[in-house]
Amino acid sequence: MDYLHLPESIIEHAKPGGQVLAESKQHRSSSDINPPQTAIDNTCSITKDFSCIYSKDLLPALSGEDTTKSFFQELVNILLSYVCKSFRRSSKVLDFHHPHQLREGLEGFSLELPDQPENLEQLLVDCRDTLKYGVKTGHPRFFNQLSSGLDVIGLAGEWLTSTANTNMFTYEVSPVFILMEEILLKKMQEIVGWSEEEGDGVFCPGGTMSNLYSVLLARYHFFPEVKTKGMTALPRLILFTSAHSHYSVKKSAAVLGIGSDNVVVVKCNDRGKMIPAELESSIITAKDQGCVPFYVNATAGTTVYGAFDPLNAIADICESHGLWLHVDAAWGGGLLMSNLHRVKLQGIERAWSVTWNPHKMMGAPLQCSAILVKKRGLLKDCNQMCAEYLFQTDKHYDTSYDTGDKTIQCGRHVDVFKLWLMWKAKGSEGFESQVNKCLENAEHLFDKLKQRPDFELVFKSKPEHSNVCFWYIPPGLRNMSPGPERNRRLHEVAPKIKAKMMEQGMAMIGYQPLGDKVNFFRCVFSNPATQTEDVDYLLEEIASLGHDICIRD
Ligand code: ABU
Repeated sequence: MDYLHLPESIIEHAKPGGQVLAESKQHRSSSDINPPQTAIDNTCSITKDFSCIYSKDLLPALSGEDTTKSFFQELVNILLSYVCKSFRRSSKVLDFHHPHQLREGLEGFSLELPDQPENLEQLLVDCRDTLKYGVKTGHPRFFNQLSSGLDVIGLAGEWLTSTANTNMFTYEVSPVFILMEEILLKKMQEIVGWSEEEGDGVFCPGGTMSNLYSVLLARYHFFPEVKTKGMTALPRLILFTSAHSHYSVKKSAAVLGIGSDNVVVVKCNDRGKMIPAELESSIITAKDQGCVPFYVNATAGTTVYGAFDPLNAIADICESHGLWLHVDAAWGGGLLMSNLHRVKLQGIERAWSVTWNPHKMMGAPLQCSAILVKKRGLLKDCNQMCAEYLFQTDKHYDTSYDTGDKTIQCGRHVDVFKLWLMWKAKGSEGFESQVNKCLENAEHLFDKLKQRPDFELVFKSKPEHSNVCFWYIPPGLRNMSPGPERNRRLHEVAPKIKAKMMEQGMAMIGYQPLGDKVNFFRCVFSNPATQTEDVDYLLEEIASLGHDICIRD
């Protein structure tokens, strides 16, 4: 069952239960089988029949070592086949099925859980089918999400991480990973521009969690009594964020008991950047109403437009009103790696905290997100609960490396190794060229769109980040005058094209409405595998899918 070396048609049509796998063995002649390229013993994988082997036969079973090796060899073949296909333009980005179809079971792929153990052959087929019906986010034509790409070194790091299967809470169970986290955080703080004496942080599960930490820490900084007394001991707190910022700021206010109504949404200009004068007048209004402003979120790379708020102007306002400045650079943080583009984040060094997701622009596998905090010791003071069963103070090593009590979690996944390994493999310069390339792709798309009469840009200026926002205008709408009727029809275009695109499976791009703008496409580039030919393909694909769509009168 050497999937990597089997003809594609056999891999594609292999059925569960081993029938076709068995057939495929019959079809295979010795000339089909490439000689083993690695030290792994391929002979057992060729001769092994997994249909009568069960998980109980694997390690830690006595004499389970060889069977375990063979099983993993097969699994690696499936994974490698998937990795190679992910980069192949002739292969689909997705093989879409509706939820009810997947639930009903496709070609015998059953999601139901059995009472009796299934054999390893079935498990391997299930593994392959799980990938087959998923989405290849590493495909060069996947433009749907801010996180994309399949970094081979990052993937190796993730495999190693799962193999180590340990927990980031204490040095005693994660000595190497804890030090790697310290080194990565220090490097990222240096890049942000903080001094040697400043800086703390943790990796946590995603940008929303990083933003949640920022609000939690800001509140604790100004009102430490909240930790024991709760919100009843506090005045009515107000925080500020722009209309184009991520919804996680409101979510944080809701989760922390501040309330989403106490988040003031500050107006943006037509490019999606917060207007500093609007921020200042909102702060003054809140104070006049007897509320207590304490926190401002500025965004470096908004989710839809990719806009950068004017950080220095916002920092001036925060300083004059004594407010915590958080910069949500979940998406834009990657641009700090580029000497050409880091100017867009000028002023970030004045932030009290920063969210930065290497799983977005830097292409690290999900998840990899940091919250960086300027003031040392605050994370610990705010979150520490001193559980004696875990964070004993009389351990025989420096227990400041038991970083778990700085976090709001107990158990914490190791998110750092893959990034550390990628950094070793590319160097900072490698990340810089990766980021520059993504922004070049965005500029290429922007230039193409400007030239085409069948597309319209949402904003006319050159993109600051790799987000390019546009409408496809079907023939029937091209001569319509702007107004509610045209907008009503245009609103239907992007979802209809996307539905067709997903059914066909050759590319994937997102769409959304925003403010007074009806549904438009947002193309984002974070995948280093994407080339200008893929950008050109995307435009042709949208135009061909959209040319004949039916819009209701
Ligand atoms: N803020 C999470 C990323 C959203 C996106 O990929 O579109």
